[in-house]
Amino acid sequence: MTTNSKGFATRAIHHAYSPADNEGALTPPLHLTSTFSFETAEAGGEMFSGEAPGHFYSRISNPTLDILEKRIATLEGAEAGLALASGMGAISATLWTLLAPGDELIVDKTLYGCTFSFMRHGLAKFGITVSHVDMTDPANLRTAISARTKVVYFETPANPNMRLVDIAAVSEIAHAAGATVVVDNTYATPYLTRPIELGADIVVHSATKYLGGHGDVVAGLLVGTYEQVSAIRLYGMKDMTGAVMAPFNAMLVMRGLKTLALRMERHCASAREVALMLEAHPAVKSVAWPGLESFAQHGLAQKQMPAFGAMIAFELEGGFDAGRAMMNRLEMIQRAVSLGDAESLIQHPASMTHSTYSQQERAEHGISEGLVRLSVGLEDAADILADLAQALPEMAAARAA
Ligand code: 3LM
Repeated sequence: MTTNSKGFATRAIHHAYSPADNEGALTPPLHLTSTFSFETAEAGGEMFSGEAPGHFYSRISNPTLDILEKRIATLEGAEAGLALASGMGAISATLWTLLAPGDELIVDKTLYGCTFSFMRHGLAKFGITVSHVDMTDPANLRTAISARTKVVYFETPANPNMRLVDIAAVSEIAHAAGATVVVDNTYATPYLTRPIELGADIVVHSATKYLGGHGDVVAGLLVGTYEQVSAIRLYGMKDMTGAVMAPFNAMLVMRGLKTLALRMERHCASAREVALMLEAHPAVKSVAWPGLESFAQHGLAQKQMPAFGAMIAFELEGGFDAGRAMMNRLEMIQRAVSLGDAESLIQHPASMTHSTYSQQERAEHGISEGLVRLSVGLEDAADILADLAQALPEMAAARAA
């Protein structure tokens, strides 16, 4: 079923699949096949040359992945989608396709740790110049960009410190210089932000997070124009990385997508309660959540996001030691990396997700050593609040007395 005129949740559930075409099966069949047989040798040759459509090998395309690819494309408002083995697979396949030695890649100051590492220690090794620019002020990009700049890349909100980037403003500056804009939309999801509609060219995702939503799959997705996605499929994915998604993982991500709208509503509502509680707590030095009036870019958040997500970065008065002690006192909230799961997860970026930066690099890139990152889950908000309250220093001191 093509559902382009339907609402977000409807498309997440029904788009690009019809039970009537599949013996009535409500759930799309799982095509566990590595290869596909050709009716004739000539037909196979035509598929390989691109003259005829069709699947011929599952490192290139597969009917189960095809449905997921169409679903993420419609949810992001893009022409085409591609499913990959992981978020890092999506990011690396995209950048290997778009960049060549001698090109410049301009990226925001703050990035997920492995993305930073891939750029600094991977792309840079192959003759690509990686320049970090503080894109929270788009004017900085205008100053830095040049004819050598082929790609402008950023996350919004950024992992882990929640900095936002004005997608429309940055896209306009990048396009005027002829650069392609790639946005990592993992934190916001298409339910809260659709970068393509704001002018970006390609959107990448760690579908391991909110899109999968249940902590049971590592997966990546990307969207763009037919031409861009085809180039990434046939070069970045097929030849450069081989980072193809397994059909079973596509089923898990499609199952997650069916409840994305519902889950995001609950995630966002609970995160508001948690952010307000943390902000009011005497042991908490600072809280970054885009929905707070105290958030430095709250105005941009209101312009760009209908609700503010469920990732919160905060710091305790006692810095890292106090943060670690608090994390160790938690009883329900799980100490784990990753995010966007039903379970609330907490971690310490400087020693975990962002330990790929040196201490000096973290200082230069705005990642504080004491920062604690919380992914607010789908448990009852009262239970999340209670667990935090008993673990925060003041309460712990009172309990010990
Ligand atoms: C994490 N992040 O805990 P995969 N883009 C963003 C991400 O947050 C991530 C990726 C891409 C975390 C993973 S850290 C060892 C665990 C904004 C992943 C990469 O390849 O699917 O993990 O996505 O912040």
